[in-house]
Amino acid sequence: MPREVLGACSLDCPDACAWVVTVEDGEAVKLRGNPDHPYTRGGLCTKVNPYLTWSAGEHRLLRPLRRIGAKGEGRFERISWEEALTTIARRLRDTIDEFGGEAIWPFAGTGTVGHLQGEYAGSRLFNVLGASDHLLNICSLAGRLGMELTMGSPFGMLPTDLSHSALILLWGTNTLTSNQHLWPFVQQGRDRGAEVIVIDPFRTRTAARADHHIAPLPGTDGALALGIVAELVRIGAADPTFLDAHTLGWEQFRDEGLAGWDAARADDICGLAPGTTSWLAGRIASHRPTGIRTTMGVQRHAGGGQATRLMSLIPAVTGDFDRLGGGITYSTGSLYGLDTEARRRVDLRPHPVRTLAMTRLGDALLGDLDPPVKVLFAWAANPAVSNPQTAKVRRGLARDDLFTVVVEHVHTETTRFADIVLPGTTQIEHAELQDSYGHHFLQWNEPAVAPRGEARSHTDLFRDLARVMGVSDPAVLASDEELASDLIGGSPALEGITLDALREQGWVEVGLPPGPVTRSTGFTTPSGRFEFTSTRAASEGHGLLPHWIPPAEAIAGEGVALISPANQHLVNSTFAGAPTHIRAGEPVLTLHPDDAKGIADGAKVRASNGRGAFEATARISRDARPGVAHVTKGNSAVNETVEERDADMGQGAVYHDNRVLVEPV
Ligand SMILES: Nc1nc2c(c(=O)[nH]1)N[C@H]1C(S)=C(S)[C@@H](COP(=O)(O)OP(=O)(O)OC[C@H]3O[C@@H](n4cnc5c(=O)[nH]c(N)nc54)[C@H](O)[C@@H]3O)O[C@H]1N2
Ligand SMILES: Nc1nc2c(c(=O)[nH]1)N[C@H]1C(S)=C(S)[C@@H](COP(=O)(O)OP(=O)(O)OC[C@H]3O[C@@H](n4cnc5c(=O)[nH]c(N)nc54)[C@H](O)[C@@H]3O)O[C@H]1N2
Ligand SMILES: [Mo]
Repeated sequence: MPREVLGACSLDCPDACAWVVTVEDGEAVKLRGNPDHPYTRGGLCTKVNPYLTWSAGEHRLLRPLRRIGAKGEGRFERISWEEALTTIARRLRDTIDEFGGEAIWPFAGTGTVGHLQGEYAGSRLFNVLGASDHLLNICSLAGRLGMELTMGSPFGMLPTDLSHSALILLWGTNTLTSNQHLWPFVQQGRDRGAEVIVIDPFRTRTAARADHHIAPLPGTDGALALGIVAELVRIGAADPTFLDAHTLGWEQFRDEGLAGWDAARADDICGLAPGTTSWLAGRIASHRPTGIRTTMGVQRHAGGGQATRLMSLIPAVTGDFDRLGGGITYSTGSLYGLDTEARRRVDLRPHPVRTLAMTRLGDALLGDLDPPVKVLFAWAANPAVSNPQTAKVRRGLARDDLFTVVVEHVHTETTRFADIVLPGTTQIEHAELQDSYGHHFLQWNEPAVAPRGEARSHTDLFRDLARVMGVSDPAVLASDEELASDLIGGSPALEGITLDALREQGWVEVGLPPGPVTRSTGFTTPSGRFEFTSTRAASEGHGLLPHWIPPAEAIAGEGVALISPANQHLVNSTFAGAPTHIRAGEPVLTLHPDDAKGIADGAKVRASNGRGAFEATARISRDARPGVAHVTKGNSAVNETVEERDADMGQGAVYHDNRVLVEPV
């Protein structure tokens, strides 16, 4: 008899889709979206529809491997789990004895982002060992921190409430590609008369479906926000009642922060036709409420944190934060209140430890850290492709004295450098507790089938490694269910919800009073108000007032700016090159006709800068704006050219703040 098992996708998308796996004779035979789920509503996506074939594929790693060739060569031999674990355990112990625990770097990627198998899978064991702390800043941290300064969290409104907006701004987000289950809510808003404006340097699939597309230069969103706010004030669209009741520091910001800003200056900086910013401000003033959806595109820049901080000012000035369908939203992650501290157990550390930033892997491996990094233990990460400045990363990974373990589903550019490769389970083979940064449903993923081959879940693997190392602390050996209960237990938003109930239904809705942010979470800043002035920001070096920080490379210099956002058919480098995912295609670099300079459509080109180069096929199209080229991440080697450099907040990565020369090959 076929059996239906409820689960959830754990890839790093805002959608975190609920799914149903049909199992027959111990085999997963069908995968579909869970039709009962209020957000996913029965649909998955082009990336995950073939997940069962991917999971069953020939290319899966099914046994532990030991390197026999040189680093980077990719030659391995099979070994047993016992041998793999004893080898790793010995190396960890020797490293701790000689260099101390901080010479170990537990390097979690975003290949799977649930709370059991993801970032914190190894936390308890590595904390007991006194390993360095891992800062997972590669993706979204700068933007989150920016909004925390004004709103207290990056929440600001429920994305699904865009169905109640009169004007929908999709700002630095490619909804139809990286957040597709939100689109029906945008459509619903439209059906009720809402207008949709996309703000994106590139004419994406989403921009093509909008009522209007505004294409600013990358990294100028903060300037655009300042121009909009200045214009809103000029035309009398600021809402004194809201500003008085719910905000802090408005007058100081208006008098000092807006000094010198107007719509024309924003047009000029953003590379927009004169009149664009005042037109947009006019739309916002006349369409109440305006709902702004933004995600990570705007914050992969030198000033990424200030960008979201500035964008969040708009609904505070108009008072739209107080209207259903008004506000700005970046992430819903804060709504769950999951007790990640109880999951991580930092208190298990024998001594304080340093923090190593994921985005600066090359620098850390090649620099003169004390102690040096001697063991890199990576899971669900492909830094040799997805990190910035990959040539540098590879040089670091090639260090002979570095011991590297990689837990993977398939061979990647990164496994080539591993000393030991371990086979990880796929999402249909392990348990997971899954939240989302795009909706507010908590999900349980029940294992549907037994692990293939000798694959092990991350939680099993770290428990097994602990036993081999003689670590017997019950916290480290806790079961998946205990870990999940620790996460759920302390959350007020999940009060009364048991793991059993969650398992039964597959998902639960987070308890949240309905309505705009002022009536649901409120602003969770120190003052409890929306903070135009932030003493916390001042003390952390981000200025009392929000301000624009220009991009380091995107608006001036030789060649063209290059942005490298999401590919429709991959999630970062996950699935890249797999026979199931060939629709991702070969890398295509799109250039505006003004930038083609003799390069023909379809020609092979080389994009390069002082850091490196990659090849792609040129596409000459007005989908690109003048001065800004576009290629997708995941299926290209674009990160040869991106610099290992920090954004203003959280050391965020600066993928879209890049510049290259494009030449025919
Ligand atoms: N299909 C697919 N879906 C994905 C992913 C994937 O690789 N493929 N990745 C997942 C992950 S890990 C994440 S973090 C999210 C990322 O998804 P998004 O948050 O959407 O981030 P990006 O794809 O980097 O950029 C979004 C849009 O911002 C635009 N953009 C770039 N720079 C700027 C700028 O300075 N200003 C403005 N206004 N726009 C700019 C880009 O052209 C792009 O269309 O998506 C997730 N979903
Ligand atoms: N140029 C450019 N580069 C970017 C970005 C960009 O916008 N532009 N975006 C950045 C962003 S947002 C992110 S989040 C990072 C992502 O960078 P990474 O975190 O390195 O993510 P991936 O490149 O997807 O690599 C994840 C690996 O995990 C493996 N994997 C998938 N599921 C599992 C699992 O369940 N268990 C195990 N053990 N392995 C698994 C996959 O096979 C894959 O090789 O990339 C960044 N890179
Ligand atoms: Mo990401």
